[in-house]
Amino acid sequence: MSRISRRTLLTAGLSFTAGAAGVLSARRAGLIPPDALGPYGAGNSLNYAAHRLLVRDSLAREFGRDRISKPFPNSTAPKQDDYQRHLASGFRDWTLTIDGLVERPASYTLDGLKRLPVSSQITQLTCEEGWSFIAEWTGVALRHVLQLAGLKSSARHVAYISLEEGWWDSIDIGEALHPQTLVTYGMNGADLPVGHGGPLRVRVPRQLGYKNVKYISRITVLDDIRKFKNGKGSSSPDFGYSWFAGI
Ligand SMILES: Nc1nc2c(c(=O)[nH]1)N[C@H]1C(S)=C(S)[C@@H](COP(=O)(O)O)O[C@H]1N2
Ligand SMILES: [Mo]
Repeated sequence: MSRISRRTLLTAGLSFTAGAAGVLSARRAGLIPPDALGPYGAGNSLNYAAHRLLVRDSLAREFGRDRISKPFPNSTAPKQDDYQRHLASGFRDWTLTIDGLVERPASYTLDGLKRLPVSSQITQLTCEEGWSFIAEWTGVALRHVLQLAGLKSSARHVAYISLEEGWWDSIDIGEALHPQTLVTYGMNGADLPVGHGGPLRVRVPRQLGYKNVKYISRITVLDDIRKFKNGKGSSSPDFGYSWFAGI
């Protein structure tokens, strides 16, 4: 750890105990998670700040093709009517909307997304419940989609919303611009299976499974995530999981 980062960490640590002024300066530095006020707020905040200060640019481990997990029976697709209609038509009319604090809001079909530069990675998806699997994920880097849309300077968080009722999440701009954060439409050389989020899922390999939301239809860029939906940056904190799930 460099002397600077040690000092920054110390300062951030002190900020948490220094009351409102300290919290404000830590928030300006992007060190306070949106669920900082929850029952586990202090722990969540320290964990997030430490990750952000120490491992901001680290890469998730990538594996060789020989380490790809054997397919296993997985969760089924959403039963809701609108999803089933998309499924029946081969996702022909599925769109991904990019809106919020961008210069050029956009809407992509799957074919449109597939025309963008392709990114692939063989990484592990790790569930908070203790199981994991390794797969090859293929898609377009989220940062590429955001660059095409043109982030406004006030952008702080990127939220992604599933067509599946109740599922949405968000990441900070650093995580959104990280080269391994993908909008994926492929897995192990084929279309993304419906059980794994087909046709579209966000892949955040530096965070736990639940941040990798399936059946994505909208991405929105925000300046204050606390003003969006439940104010906690994700549907997960309502079920006891922290907004930041770095591994
Ligand atoms: N839309 C949606 N996304 C989701 C979930 C879900 O139930 N619905 N489960 C999450 C959890 S808890 C995990 S661990 C992973 C599981 O990924 P898999 O279904 O590809 O195994 O997806 C995450 N994304
Ligand atoms: Mo999970």
